[in-house]
Amino acid sequence: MADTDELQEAVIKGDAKAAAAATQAALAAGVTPLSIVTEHLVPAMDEVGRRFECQDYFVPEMLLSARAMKASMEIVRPLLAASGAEPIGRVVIGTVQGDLHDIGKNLVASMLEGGGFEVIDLGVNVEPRRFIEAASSRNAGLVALSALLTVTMPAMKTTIDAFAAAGLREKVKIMVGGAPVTEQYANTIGADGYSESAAGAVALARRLAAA
Ligand code: B12
Repeated sequence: MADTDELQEAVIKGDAKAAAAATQAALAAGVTPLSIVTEHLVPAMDEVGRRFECQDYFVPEMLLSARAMKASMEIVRPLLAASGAEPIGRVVIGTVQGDLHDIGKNLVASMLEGGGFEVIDLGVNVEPRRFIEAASSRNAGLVALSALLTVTMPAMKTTIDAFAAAGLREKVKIMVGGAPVTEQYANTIGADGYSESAAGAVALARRLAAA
């Protein structure tokens, strides 16, 4: 559909104003909030990543694209949340220490909210101690860790180990994700679950909350 192609173009070009306008137009044309995210915003960021790899894009272009994606998400996020079911559980989410990527984490947070979870978002560059404090003080049964850099993936293990050291590992289920993370890596570090997508994260969180 023309409007949503415009949305992808706007995100790839890093034009936040055009991304917001194309998002409104797509919604008005009946495109669902979920397909705006999964079929247009995520592929647009994949293309940005491809251009970065080819050195067509550098960090400034990535930042502009990230800003354009956020402009669209600001419109879509409340709609995703509004489509949710009954509250199911409480999730503490954050991007692990050393890592500043938050687009995927924000998508997962929005989808979890839309899926009926209460979400406590700690932001980026989150130290293990902060995950533990938030999970304890808010009595959260689920913790969701995001990492986008191979060099920050080990911080997921550090965080899981810190929960164990604090005697809380049995009280929380820990799920992990982010582009470089795999099911195998999740198993290796002792996570309770992994999903490669935001939609899959909701199904996973539901399974873990029910377990
Ligand atoms: C945008 C971007 C940035 C932006 C981030 C802006 C922001 N606010 O997030 C900026 C410009 C700041 C940035 C900086 C850097 N970046 Co960068 N960045 C990207 C880029 C292009 C897109 C990432 C993204 O948002 N993808 C879209 C989202 C929707 O996908 P996602 O995060 O994977 O999330 C999905 C799933 O993984 C999953 N998911 C995510 N989290 C979780 C959590 C759970 C619990 C679950 C279940 C699922 C889940 O669900 C999401 C939705 O489906 C990627 C390339 C790429 N294609 O991944 C590079 C990339 C991640 N960056 C990279 C690099 C190298 C850097 C820098 C080191 C560059 C530099 N020289 O400074 C810095 C690091 C800064 C830091 N300390 O973190 C590399 C990493 C390479 C590696 N192997 O480690 C990549 C892969 C680019 C590349 N091909 O080289 N980056």
